[in-house]
Amino acid sequence: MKASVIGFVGLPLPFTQRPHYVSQRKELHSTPPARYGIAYMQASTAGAKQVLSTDRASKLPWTETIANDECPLFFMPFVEHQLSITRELPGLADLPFDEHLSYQKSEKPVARIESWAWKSTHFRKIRATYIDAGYKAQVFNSVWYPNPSYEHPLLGIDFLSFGKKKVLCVMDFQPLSQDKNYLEKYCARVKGIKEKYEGLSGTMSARFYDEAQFFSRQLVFAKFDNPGPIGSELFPAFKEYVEEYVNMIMEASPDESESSVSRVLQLHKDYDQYSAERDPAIGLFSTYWGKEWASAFTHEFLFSDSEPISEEQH
Ligand code: BLA
Repeated sequence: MKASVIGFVGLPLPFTQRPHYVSQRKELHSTPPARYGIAYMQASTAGAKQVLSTDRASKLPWTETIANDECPLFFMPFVEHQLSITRELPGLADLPFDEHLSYQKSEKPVARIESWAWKSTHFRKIRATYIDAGYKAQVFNSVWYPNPSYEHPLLGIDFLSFGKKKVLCVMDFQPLSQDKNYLEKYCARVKGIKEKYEGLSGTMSARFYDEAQFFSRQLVFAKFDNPGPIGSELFPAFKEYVEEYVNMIMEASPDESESSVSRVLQLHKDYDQYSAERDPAIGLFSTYWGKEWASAFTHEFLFSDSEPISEEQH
């Protein structure tokens, strides 16, 4: 029997649940002002075909791995849940990007990677990526960037499984400032959620990132030697974090002042640069799809406000 997503998590997917904010939300400013016309995605390669995430997302979920090892798609329920929330967002629209960045497959080793991106009235960019290389790698990675009239944290998600015994899960309301009041106001609110899930309160290493920049103390951080907790702990925690995050942004009062918007945009840019320079995934992308594609994917899709740094600066 082929492994099934639902069989693994053991829960019916929450398609029919309407997010709690839908009934609660206040009528907010309808469309973002024109000055948000920043580079949501890096300029596409001239003439490259652009794709729409909505079309491709309608073909989800993937139900079995592309590799020949029957590995369950551990994080596909997370993609589906996130999609069900995203689809309800007011003002949802595709963020078109180059086709070659949206999907790639490799034969040796067998792997595929697909990505999606949208914007909405409250979010300037919501991007998500799934990697399926069977047991070798299962990854769900996503970042939510609010419109720059909100100084709020970004929602960062990085869930990975390598081999049969290595699961790494990181999720955070990623703060744009380490100011005590900022952290208290925007990040501390998930403390109650995090405390419910004992297995998710590990500490990140200093191997790749600096925990004092763009991370908070409410970071969900977990390493497991088996996939069990993905369904029992991570999935419910993920649903609660996403709901809390979306509610926080939808209920916030935007600051449209030129000074605030440009300050926040600069911080998003700093986040993208910081992340692009530290992201350990670049090696993984290179292994499957080559160095050039890895660099384009990183700087044009994942962290599209980042600039590549030269080899010497590395
Ligand atoms: C670690 N993330 C990692 C590692 C890989 C990725 C390969 C190293 C795992 C290890 O060898 O221990 C993979 N990162 C990816 C992939 C993508 C990516 C596949 O961006 C893109 C598709 N990383 C993020 C985001 C957060 C994040 C948004 O991209 C924030 C929640 C966190 N990833 C994060 C942290 C670590 C990590 C903190 C280091 C874990 C440690 O301390 O060891």
